[in-house]
Formats: sequence, C-alpha cells, structure tokens
Amino acid sequence: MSRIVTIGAAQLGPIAPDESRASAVNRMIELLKQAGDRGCNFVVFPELALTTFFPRYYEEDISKMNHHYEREMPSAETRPLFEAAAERGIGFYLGYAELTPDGHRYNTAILVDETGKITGKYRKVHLPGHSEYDPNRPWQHLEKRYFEPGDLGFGVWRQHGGIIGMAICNDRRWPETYRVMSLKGAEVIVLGYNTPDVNTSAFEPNHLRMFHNHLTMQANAYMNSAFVVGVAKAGMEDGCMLIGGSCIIQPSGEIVSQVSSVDDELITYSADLDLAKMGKETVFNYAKHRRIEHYGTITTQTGVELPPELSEAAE
Ligand code: CDV
Repeated sequence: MSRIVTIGAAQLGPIAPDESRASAVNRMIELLKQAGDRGCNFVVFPELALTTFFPRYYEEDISKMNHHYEREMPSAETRPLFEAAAERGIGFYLGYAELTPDGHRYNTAILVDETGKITGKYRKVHLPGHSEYDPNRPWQHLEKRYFEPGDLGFGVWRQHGGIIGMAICNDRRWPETYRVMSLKGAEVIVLGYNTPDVNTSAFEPNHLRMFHNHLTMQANAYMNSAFVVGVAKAGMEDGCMLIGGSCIIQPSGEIVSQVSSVDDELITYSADLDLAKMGKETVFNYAKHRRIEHYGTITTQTGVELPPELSEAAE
C-alpha cells in the first residue's frame, strides 16, 4: 500500500459572531472542492471551525451560549460537509464546540474517514485562559468557563495507511501532547488553532506569537519524528486579530508548506509517511535509546519532595 498521503491544511479566515453554520460549512466545502482538485486524501480544518471564537465573550448564564455548541455530529447543518468530503473520498479533521446529552461541554475535534464515517474523537486537554470576567483584558479568553478539560486522553487512529493523532490549539505548546501520541506510534499529528496576535495576560512582543506557533510545532515534529499539520482560524474576527501561519511540517522539523494569507486558503503537501520511520528507528528509537529509569525523580534532582507550589499547599 502506498504511504504517500496528500494532506490539505484548510485555513479559515474570520467567522463573524452572526455568521450561520450554513455559511461556515459552505466555505469549508469550497476548500474541500479545491482539495479534491488537488488530489488530497485528508484535510485539516481549524479549532472551533463552525463558529466565531466565542470564548472571547463573557456570558453570566452559560446556557445562553448553547447556540455555539453542536449537540450531534453530523447534524442537519454539518452533514453537507461530510457528504462533500465523502463524494471526493477525502477524510478530515474538524474542530467544534461539543455539548453532550448529559450537559458536558468540550472543545472537541473529530477524525472522519474517506467514507464520511467518524473514526476518532479528541477533547482538548489544555484549556488556556480563565473562567471569570477579567476587566483588564480588551477581550476575554474564557475557555475555562465554557469547556471542561478533555476526558479522552491523546488517542491515535490508523487511517490513510498511517497513524494519526489529534490535538487542539494550546495543546501544541505542551511537549506531553506530542510525546504521548508518538509513544503510541503517531506519524501525523494534526491540530487546529485560534491564536490572538496579542497576549492579553502579560506583555509579550507580538512577533513572538508567530515565532512560538511555529517553534513548538516544528520542534515537536522533529523530537517525535512525525508530520505536524497546524491550521488556523485567522484574520480580524470581531475586532480580535488571529494569527494565521497554518503550515505542514515534516518530521525533520522543516515547514514544507505554509499559507500566505489570513483568509480562507488551502495549502497541500504529498507526505511520504515513511519519512516518519527514519527518526523513529534511529535518533528517537524509544526502545533503544529512551532511558526513563535514568531520568531521576524530582526528589533526587532537586532535593524537594514535591514541586514548590504543591509543597506550600501541603503545609
Ligand atoms: N485557542 C487557544 O488555545 N489559544 C491559545 C492562546 C490563548 C494563547 C493558544 O495557545 O494559541
């Protein structure tokens, strides 16, 4: 079986707060059509791809935000996306807000195969931001208010002849995200993101937002010998500028394709998944070289039983 998978990274421009699901879905179908014309097998869409990034708005009564969540997938509104992808034999990753029948809220991504069947689900573990209104921010980042931390762990799935893992946005800054999946054999790690170009919690020069976006994904692609595909919702969304920079990274850590806009834009790359094997069999051959028994415990390395904040809490 061929190990060449043509991957599409389908960046979306801004989604207005009052933009309908139908409109967002149509924009994604347009990108899927381009992906079909360019021979894609698999397309990655952003985090919360069906709505504006609503955690920027405070709402006292969380149920008033219910219209931003999906109660079923596919639904009448999202089914056309599944059909358009299946017609073209394209699998995809899609991020959306999930409201479960028993009332739990997650920032979720699904993996869909080339027949339109949902094969995998991931719920975002690393939720950034805060849970209460913060008067010091120009806009809010209330993911901790609107979502619970994911309860599914970091899974991987066999699809398109390879092993695919999923993450979401802030997860990309944490090495554990990639390492857990690569310990399970991940060859392609896909993630969507919504990243404002300003850090509203502390001063940080704006250029670092894009630098850290690529640094984390490129370094972890190399250190885990996997392709990493990071896809933004980008551009000026209701007064909040979101970085673009969507890209496809090969296991060497090099970017092999990158967007040039902060709008709806598809980039593609024909990835030879066997490239992921090289690192896994040589430098990052875990069985041969990973020596967790020699990494030491916190106590032997630092002389403290627990990290300082935990030992203070224990006092
Ligand atoms: N949606 C996100 O998780 N955004 C964060 C921002 C708030 C820093 C990110 O890590 O990109």
